[in-house]
Amino acid sequence: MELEQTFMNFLLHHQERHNRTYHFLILMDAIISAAKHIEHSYITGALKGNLGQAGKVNVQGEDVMHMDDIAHEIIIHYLRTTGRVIRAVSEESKDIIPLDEEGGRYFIYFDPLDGSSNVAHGLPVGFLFGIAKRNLDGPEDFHLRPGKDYIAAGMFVIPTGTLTIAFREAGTWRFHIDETMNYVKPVRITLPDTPDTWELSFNATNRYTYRKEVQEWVRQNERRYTFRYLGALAGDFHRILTRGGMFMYPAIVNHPDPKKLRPEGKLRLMYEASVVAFMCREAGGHAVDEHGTPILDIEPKDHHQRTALYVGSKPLVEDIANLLKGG
Ligand code: AFP
Repeated sequence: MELEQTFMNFLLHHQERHNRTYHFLILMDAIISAAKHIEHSYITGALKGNLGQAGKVNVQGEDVMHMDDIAHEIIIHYLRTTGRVIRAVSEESKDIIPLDEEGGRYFIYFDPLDGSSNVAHGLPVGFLFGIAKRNLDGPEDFHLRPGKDYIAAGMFVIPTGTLTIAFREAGTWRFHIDETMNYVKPVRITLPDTPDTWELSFNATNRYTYRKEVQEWVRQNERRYTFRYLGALAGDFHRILTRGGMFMYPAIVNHPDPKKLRPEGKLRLMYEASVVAFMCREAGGHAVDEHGTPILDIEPKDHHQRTALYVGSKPLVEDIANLLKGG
């Protein structure tokens, strides 16, 4: 019988090796509990056939709620129990959620259920999170942190049962859920150097809405690589981490319907782009926005700020970044 190391055991040793406190363990335990709970709701919702067209699930036979709201509530519940979170930023809440302003130690930014168009089909969605730490030495406790200030960032792919997490200057690691609902078997992820496995991932229906230089880059490069697109960042980025290549969601600047224009990009900086950019950096990759600026350097002005995103293998991202800077 082969038994594997659990995530919690891995993390305990990690904290010990780096002389860190146990506070982060308490936070991660809550995040893991929340993810398992979401996973369970997602699977049982699909089993009962009540995820439905609108992505709604019937909770305890009473309230009908969107799966996104259920996931949000589950996460906030578990975060609250830690007593370690100052404030939370969630895709599902317009306002910042104050949790433990006095005793808290961390800021957390999360998308509880990313890729909601997959819900009605029971296909993969993500729970993405980034974590920053209170400035224990200084006076400011500002929650709007750039990705380079995160101490960890990760994502669960649901209901597939994987957790990928990166720790600052300590690599990107992947775990799989086992039959006892433990995340186990740490595997360090490094983006492959050689282009043979590289993939490109973008919403192909949008390609003629990109600015001209990006359209031209796509035309010249698309045949060199395999194309894959799931429509849930966590799933698409999961593949890029293993296979290399690039996921991109460029700015939409040429749409006939003005309501569909997205000159700033579509994805959210704090709980989508910075999260995957952080994981990518720790796996040896890079990420930039529409101006070629590193995603991790962008200082957010608003907690729901949007950005364009190009993330993946360094040579590819640097190539397109040069072109973007020139534009
Ligand atoms: P939703 O959670 O609103 O469905 O958005 C998912 C997402 O933010 C990200 O996970 C995908 O990569 C991207 O949007 C997909 O967008 P398109 O449907 O425009 O391709």
